[in-house]
Amino acid sequence: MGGCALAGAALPGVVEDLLRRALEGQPRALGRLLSLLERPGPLSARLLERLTPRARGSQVVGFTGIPGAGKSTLVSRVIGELRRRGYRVAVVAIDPTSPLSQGALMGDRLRMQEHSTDPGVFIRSISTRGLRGGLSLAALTLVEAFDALGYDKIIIETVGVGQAEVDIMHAAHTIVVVTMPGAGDDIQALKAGVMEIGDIYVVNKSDKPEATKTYEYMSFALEKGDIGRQGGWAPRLVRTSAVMGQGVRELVDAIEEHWEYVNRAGLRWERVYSRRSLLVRLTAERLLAESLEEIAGARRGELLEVARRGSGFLEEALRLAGEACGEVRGLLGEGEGQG
Ligand SMILES: Nc1nc2c(ncn2[C@@H]2O[C@H](COP(=O)(O)OP(=O)(O)OP(=O)(O)O)[C@@H](O)[C@H]2O)c(=O)[nH]1
Ligand SMILES: [Mg+2]
Repeated sequence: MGGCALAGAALPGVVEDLLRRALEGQPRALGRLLSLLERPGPLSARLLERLTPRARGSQVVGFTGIPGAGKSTLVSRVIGELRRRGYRVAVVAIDPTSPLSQGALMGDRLRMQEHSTDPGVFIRSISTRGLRGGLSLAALTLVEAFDALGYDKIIIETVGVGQAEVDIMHAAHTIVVVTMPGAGDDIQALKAGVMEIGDIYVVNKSDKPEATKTYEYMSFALEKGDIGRQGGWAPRLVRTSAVMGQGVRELVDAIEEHWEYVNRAGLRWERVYSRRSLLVRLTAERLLAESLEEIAGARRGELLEVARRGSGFLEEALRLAGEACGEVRGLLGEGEGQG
């Protein structure tokens, strides 16, 4: 982002125009605005600050769980039910980073396609960003934008394995963990990760005969307190069949009840602020990572020398880190100068 002012600068006229049209609800302008926001940098940060005064602290619902559990199919059903209840819905679908699930992005689009002509629904898919933390940053930025753009419910779909997913889940008001029958071993695996963060658990694919066993297992695990986010809310367990459209109303009821709880417990804005704090932290990491990459490139010779010698690792690392910090400080000064 070198050379660009980071603070205090006004938006270019074309962007100002785009922002105005997006706020009027023009879908094409909204799409282009989101593309600008997704690209980390000064422009995205400036734009975001124009949007935050409009934020309403809308409910952010994270859907996570094992690959193939039926999250996208279920989310599509949930969108339908939320629409029937009069809500405007935005979705951030995160493409799994695993090379095994290539094409998942297309899959998500297809599964939610039934809503593509509904002006009250906006679905945005994002995939892996080059630098670490990039995915979380893009997702959190989109959530912030949708909150300001008047969406009542914002859904994030992730696979729930990596750090990015955990970050994002911490930014949600309500976390729905989706599992499916015959996923016994996966439940064990998930326990270490997202299984303990759910407010609502879903056994999807209940049209399958093995579903009863999974439901009983989950119900037992919840009772024992093995899974579920701790606090003033007793985690719920819901049985659904996304393909048959069963249990969707109950799931949306649970999502609504949890929202009532969040408001009652005074957690609504607290979660918004913690998600924004994370956004700022990730932006800082991003700035440092970019500077570091640049500096490591420029010091390739010295790095190689240290590598050959097999010593002086820490000294070289400290030098790199110090120079990267210096660069970032330079950017800040530049921005302040623009006042
Ligand atoms: N029998 C049955 N199949 C389902 C149900 N829900 C989804 N499926 C099927 O399960 C497969 C995976 O569904 P997705 O909605 O893509 O699952 P996902 O969890 O979003 O998958 P990833 O995003 O790749 O992790 C598809 O073939 C769906 O048709 C259900 O309730 N019952
Ligand atoms: Mg999916």
